[in-house]
Amino acid sequence: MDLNELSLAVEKGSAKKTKELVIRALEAKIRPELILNEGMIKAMGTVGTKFQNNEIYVPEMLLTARAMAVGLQILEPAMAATGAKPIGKCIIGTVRGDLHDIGKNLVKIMFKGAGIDVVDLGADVPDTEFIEKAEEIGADIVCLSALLTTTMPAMAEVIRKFEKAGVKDKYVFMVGGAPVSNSFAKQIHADFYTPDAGTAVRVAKALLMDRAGQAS
Ligand code: B1M
Repeated sequence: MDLNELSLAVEKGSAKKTKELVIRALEAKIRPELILNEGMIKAMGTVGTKFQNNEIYVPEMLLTARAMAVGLQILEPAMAATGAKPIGKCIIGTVRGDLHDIGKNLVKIMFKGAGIDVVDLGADVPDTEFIEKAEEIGADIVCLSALLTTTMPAMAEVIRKFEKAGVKDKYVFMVGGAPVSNSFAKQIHADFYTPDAGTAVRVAKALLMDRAGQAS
């Protein structure tokens, strides 16, 4: 099966075709990671470039996002956990003012797949909700996502609020999203910046295993 066909369906924002092609790709035993990267995420890059060049507008981007969400729903069970005992707890959300949630959802799916319990706060999350939920569930990791340069300061503000409340050291802070960088993460006192969901899950897993080792 040609994954370019899937990529085109996502790019065109056809949820029906996307669903059909993801099912077909899974039936053809193509690895979910390949379906995701080559068939779906690739399309988001193309759409982003077209938007930047004024070839398409927000309504088209919304259709693409919807097709992506439908495809992800089908893929999620194939990427889900093995049923092993959870190795840790995490909360995740896209920061205040930012509605982009596809990357955040991918991180969530991969964390779940690695046996990490995840509470998803959604997108456009008020700063204080991160503290409230982290304290409520006794999270190990707080993950923040931002896709807009204009919402990166909200990431800093969330961490500042944990510091002000005197609870920052209880959690590991991981940040990500296209405009975020390692130096920005350092600047805002986050513990880790990871460029993609695969790296994020590797880092989270390693540190949770490390903690478990130290505790025993
Ligand atoms: Co928007 N948008 N958008 N958009 N959008 C971008 C981000 C943009 C780069 C497009 C462009 O101009 N080329 C641009 C931002 C420019 C900037 O700030 N530098 C932009 C803009 C300008 C806007 C609006 C302002 C447009 C407008 O209204 N005029 C507006 C803002 C709305 C708001 O948020 N307040 C807007 C709106 C939208 C839609 C709602 C239409 C839609 C989002 C729908 C949704 O998410 N439900 C949308 C989309 C789809 C995009 C693009 C095309 C695709 C984003 C995406 O899903 N990428 C995007 C262009 C692009 O990215 N090329 C664009 C795929 C996704 C898998 O990647 O999210 O980067 P990403 O996640 C990766 C990593 O970054 C990382 O892992 C993920 C998987 O590997 N990661 C983490 C992400 N979060 C992490 C957290 C972690 C770790 C890793 O924690 C541990």
